[in-house]
Amino acid sequence: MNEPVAKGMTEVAANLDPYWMPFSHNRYFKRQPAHRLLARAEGAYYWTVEGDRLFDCLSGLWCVGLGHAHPRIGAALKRQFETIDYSPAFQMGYPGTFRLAGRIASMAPSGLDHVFFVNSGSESVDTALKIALGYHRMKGEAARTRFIGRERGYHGVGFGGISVGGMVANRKMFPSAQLVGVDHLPHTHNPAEMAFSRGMPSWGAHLADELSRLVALHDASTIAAVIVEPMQGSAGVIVPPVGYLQRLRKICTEHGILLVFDEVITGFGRMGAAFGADRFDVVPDMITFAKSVNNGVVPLGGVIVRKEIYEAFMTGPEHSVEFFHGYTYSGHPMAVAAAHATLDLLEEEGVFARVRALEPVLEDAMHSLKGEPGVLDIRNCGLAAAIDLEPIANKPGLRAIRVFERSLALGQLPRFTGDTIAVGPPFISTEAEIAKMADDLRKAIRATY
Ligand code: PXG
Ligand code: PLP
Repeated sequence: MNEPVAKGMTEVAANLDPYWMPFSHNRYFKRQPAHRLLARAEGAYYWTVEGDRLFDCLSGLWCVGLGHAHPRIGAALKRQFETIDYSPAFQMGYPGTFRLAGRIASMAPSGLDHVFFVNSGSESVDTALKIALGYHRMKGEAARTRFIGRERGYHGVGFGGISVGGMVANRKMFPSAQLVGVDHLPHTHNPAEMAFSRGMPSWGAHLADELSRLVALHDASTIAAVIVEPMQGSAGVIVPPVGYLQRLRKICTEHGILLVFDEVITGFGRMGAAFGADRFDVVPDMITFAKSVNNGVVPLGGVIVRKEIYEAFMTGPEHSVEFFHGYTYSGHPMAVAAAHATLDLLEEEGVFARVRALEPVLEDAMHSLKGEPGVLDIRNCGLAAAIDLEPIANKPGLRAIRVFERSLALGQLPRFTGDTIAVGPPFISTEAEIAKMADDLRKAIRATY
């Protein structure tokens, strides 16, 4: 099982160049790929081509909560392939996809009951933005074209997603290609008020009132939707202040503005509930999802919308297409099969309850790193946590790279962005694995000072 895959290493290392890696330091990686090429995965672990075992601290990229190579998912995929591997997405249907929409609608907060399928989180966001524009137009409010996102938000990499997103690095290269009429709420991370908060910070609900200011500035009649992650994941687990999402909901409702929760990370278990909407007790008008819906095994995403939104489109002659949007792989049977198997497992194995039980274990383990050298802040919610590290002078990002490399040597695969380390361990993690992960991070942090 732990046999080095040295042959694979030689084959691949000889020719790393043609692959342009996404969101990666290509030159640095290709110069020193040792221990960073993954050959195999099972359960909560990867094995590198050299044969080292790594704990999957971020569940892949927040998507493989049930662990790798789950036999139930594998069997479902094999059966699906042998039955119907692909079915045209437009003007034809595969019954399993309809059934999946029903299952997802029944898990969603009440009132959200129609599902549009896509293949990624980025596509789910761009789809939700289009639905918002179309909805208002169909309702005779075509002037509602403005979107409001949030600073430090991540909504994928489509042109819509980078426009409403709030990550400067993802935006600055493409200023001319962003949607016009987008504004941003302030982010809610203020270390002076909330450093080392456990779970939801008590400070910050008032920041939602910035939405009222934007409404006063632009007039509600020009605003289509507000989009936020209930918990900001990519920015480093920025947890909503108590009462904040409720205030956003109230202001949106008062002004006929659609509220979209981007639940690509928070959906399907990470928050110890089906959705962040349940965890934080706020019902949006649309939910975007991807990742954990099918354990990341085949790309799949979607948008769940309220009945009124779906019905606003269902006008005009019955033989005409109501929404000119969709993807070749929308509702792909293989992705759908993986989702059915995943939802079966989430239900049968009581995964949400397990996540809730592990949450305090992760919280205690991660907050035990307070006081370690250069640890500026630690945050957590559900099975997600992040640590902000003090940057090395004039070399932003290098501290986290050093901690990351040290972690790999210790058998941990965490995530780093900027000088933040994030973890979102698999739902199947044991308490001992979570404790070891935190201890190894402690060693890695100490080693870089
Ligand atoms: N919305 C949210 C809230 C996300 O977290 C996307 C949209 C885009 O999804 P796709 O499937 O197009 O990548 C995401 C994705 C990280 C990390 O390290 C986060 C994401 C992707 C990769 C890495 O935090 N989030
Ligand atoms: N580009 C071309 C030339 C196409 O024909 C298509 C789909 O038919 C697309 C892009 C869109 O691809 P997808 O439906 O996989 O998003």
